[in-house]
Amino acid sequence: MDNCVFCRIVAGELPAKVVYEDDAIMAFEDLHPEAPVHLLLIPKKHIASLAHLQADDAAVMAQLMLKIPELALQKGMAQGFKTRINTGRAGGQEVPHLHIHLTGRPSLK
Ligand code: DGP
Repeated sequence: MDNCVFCRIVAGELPAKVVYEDDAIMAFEDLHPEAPVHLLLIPKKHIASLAHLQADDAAVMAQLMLKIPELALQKGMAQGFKTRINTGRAGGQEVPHLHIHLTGRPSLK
């Protein structure tokens, strides 16, 4: 998707503060953070939204889910964190490439 901002980040055409990347998924800092920690986790493959998931996307969705607590721990959020997936215009989704918001604050411990 040439005009998809997150596909352009995946392609290295736009800068991002990447905190994790492998063959299938990527995590980077949100440009407009709503919390001290605000990461976006995305599949590298263009999937427009949660409403566009296909059965063969199950593996990449599992990879994303498993990465969340790992990154939360890495960012010091052992005490807890929030996740959110906005879906569709009425669901508050602005970027039409499936992404999971991971937000919270590092604990003092
Ligand atoms: P949503 O409303 O769920 O579609 O959230 C989209 C998020 O993406 C929003 O918090 C801001 C962030 N965002 C938009 N454009 C960029 C960008 O170019 N780079 C980064 N890192 N984040 C972006």
